[in-house]
Amino acid sequence: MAASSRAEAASHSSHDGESYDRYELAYDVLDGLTRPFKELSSRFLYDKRGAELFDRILGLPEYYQGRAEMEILRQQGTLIMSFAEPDELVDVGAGSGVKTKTLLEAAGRTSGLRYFPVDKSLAMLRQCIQQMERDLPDLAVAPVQADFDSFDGSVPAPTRETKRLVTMFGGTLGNLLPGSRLRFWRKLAALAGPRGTLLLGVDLLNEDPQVTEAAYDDAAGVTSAFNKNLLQVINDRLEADFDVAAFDHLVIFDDANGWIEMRLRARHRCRVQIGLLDRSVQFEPGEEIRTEVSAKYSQQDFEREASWAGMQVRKWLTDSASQFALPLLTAGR
Ligand code: AVI
Repeated sequence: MAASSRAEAASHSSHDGESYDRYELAYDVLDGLTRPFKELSSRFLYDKRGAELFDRILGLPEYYQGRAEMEILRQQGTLIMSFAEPDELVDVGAGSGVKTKTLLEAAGRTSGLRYFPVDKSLAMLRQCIQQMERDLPDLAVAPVQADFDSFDGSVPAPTRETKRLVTMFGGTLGNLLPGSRLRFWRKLAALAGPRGTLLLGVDLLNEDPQVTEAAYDDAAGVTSAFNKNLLQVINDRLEADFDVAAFDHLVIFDDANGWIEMRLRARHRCRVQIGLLDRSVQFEPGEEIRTEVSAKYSQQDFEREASWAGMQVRKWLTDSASQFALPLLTAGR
């Protein structure tokens, strides 16, 4: 559906960019805070302030992912486009489209290509359209307003003939827990279609876990502010009274699961009132809430997961420091 005709749909949310309403937030918060080990979904990290803080994270010296991915796109753009030979490009979680623009500029190819940027934020889609009109005027742009994991029905299904390249940059796949991840993989595979190619951003397991930990616990404290902002989102939207300063940002590398976790830890015992739910939640001193997982892959683990979703890695492209990968996949096991 075109961005302009989705404007109404966006009115469900109080902020552009949020694809949920406060009742959904309320019940998800209740789900998470009544578990024996408390948890909040990382999708609620991105209100307006959260999105601004995430933008700052992308520029931090410790957070290498975005820069590494851009390096691959610049170096391997031609190879990617000649491998996929797409007539359609679906960009899941497109943002401003800067990564796709880098890919297309590196490959020097836009004519005859139909570009579907998919993003939950109308403002981002507008920015993306403007940028493409200015810098890549030959590109036919058909924006789709949808969250990265709920594009079903919004993007036309591929036909048997369609040669489609589906991209998802930024390593967002790793923010899903394994069960949801596999279901999401299958959605991506269906979106690509039988003749399509997937290009996925993958953050790699680092020999030195401190490099990964530093990326989520930067010296300037931006990631800490990003994490704590989640409590502010709950205060603002659900009439809650979290004392944000009473929680510490915590980062833990879970070796067995191959992911990094962000958590928030209560400094002391407290009871938080959630007005909209008419409920309160007790925190013991030192009690933690898990707020995000971010999986870090070896090539072998990634290939195995892909095969469970019926996809096969055909090319494994990495940056020069081997910190990040952009594998090209097609159907097959
Ligand atoms: C969006 N996502 C891929 C980021 C990540 O690295 O998992 C979110 C993030 N969390 C803390 N810093 C960045």
